[in-house]
Amino acid sequence: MTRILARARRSRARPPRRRGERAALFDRAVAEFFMRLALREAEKGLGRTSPNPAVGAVLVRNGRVVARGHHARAGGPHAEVVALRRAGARARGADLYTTLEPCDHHGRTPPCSVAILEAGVRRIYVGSRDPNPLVNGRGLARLRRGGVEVVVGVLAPECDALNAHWFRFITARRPYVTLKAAITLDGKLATRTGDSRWVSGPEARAWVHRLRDRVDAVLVGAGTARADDPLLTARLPGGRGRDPIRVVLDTDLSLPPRLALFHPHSPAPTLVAHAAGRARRFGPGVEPVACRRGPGGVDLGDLLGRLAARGVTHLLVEGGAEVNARFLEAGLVDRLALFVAPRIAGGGRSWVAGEGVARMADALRLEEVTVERIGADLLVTGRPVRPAAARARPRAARPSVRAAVR
Ligand code: AOF
Ligand code: ZN
Repeated sequence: MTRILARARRSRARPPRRRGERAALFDRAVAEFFMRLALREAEKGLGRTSPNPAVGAVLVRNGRVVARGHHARAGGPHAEVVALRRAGARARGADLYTTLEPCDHHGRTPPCSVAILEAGVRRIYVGSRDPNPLVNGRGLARLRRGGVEVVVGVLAPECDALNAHWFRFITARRPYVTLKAAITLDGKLATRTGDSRWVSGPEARAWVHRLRDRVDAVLVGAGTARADDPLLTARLPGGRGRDPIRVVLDTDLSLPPRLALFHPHSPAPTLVAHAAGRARRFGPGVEPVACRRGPGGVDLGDLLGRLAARGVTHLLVEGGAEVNARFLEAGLVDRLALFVAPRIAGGGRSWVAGEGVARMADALRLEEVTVERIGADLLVTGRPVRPAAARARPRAARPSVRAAVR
């Protein structure tokens, strides 16, 4: 009771919000509400638009949604144009919400900025800026010049996160890399006999299939291909999944032809990344990719460049221990997704091979850590940071646990 009274007294002590301030808060809540709808539109394109980003757009007039649209595939109309076409004359005087800055270039389609001006849109709310050198502020500038009111940065963190992979791709010309592993509490991928079916539970495995459906490619090493003989397809309930390109690292082209990966039964091809210096013929749907040889096998930087050239914007690395170590050591992992199952294998193999560091101060750390419960397992995600890089940025020294374990 006393606590309630104290709170009431405190709130009385606070000056009441001015009218303008209240109106601004209201406008912001409204803008975020409609941007969330645009984000939901954009999500429909994830895994289907490469080498383009996933974009969603919503047109609103008098507080009502008049049309929605998303970018469905590269070469097809952009999200804004889809929404404008659906709205027709109702676009005049409307507000447009778009998760990404409208483009301003003649690519595979004409510039969205011009289409927006011609449709007579009154105001535009934008989530992320488009870092593509062809756009990069030009879309916003043309709209402002044309008399459209422009509000940038609505739900920017959410819009940026949706296309984190594409931002990496368009600025670094390499795919964003997510490394996923399922491990026991003692950090093992398998028991001492190599048995690994299953470490994590059905909910975690379903989560991985949903992730495969949204990435452009999935990669495994030769050891994993041999031991597990995986399919690496996206199997979602009702057969809704879209298969990623499968990539297998086979430096010396030594994998046996009987593997499931070489008989894909899938619309997406299997790529065999090698540095064998010779050719080998594969069946339909399987394609060798000759890469430079690096110290531990196929040069990963070279391979990522080749995948980017094929439009791979997001690559999922699914092990095993050698491949995990190589990607982590090369500093090529943008996001780690680690399922930790409540089991203890004893013995067995760690999920990161190699000798390891001597001093704990030299251990790889995670930043932007999140923890979530998926079924009986924990999902830990984060951005791996090498200690030297971490020392250069002392402000971000402590990982923040965004989602506590529920
Ligand atoms: C938008 N809305 O829905 C998308 C945008 O080759 P194009 O013509 O399809 O252009 C691709 C570029 O356009 C892409 O790299 C990105 O900068 C932007 N994508 N822009 O306004 C969209 N998909
Ligand atoms: Zn566009």
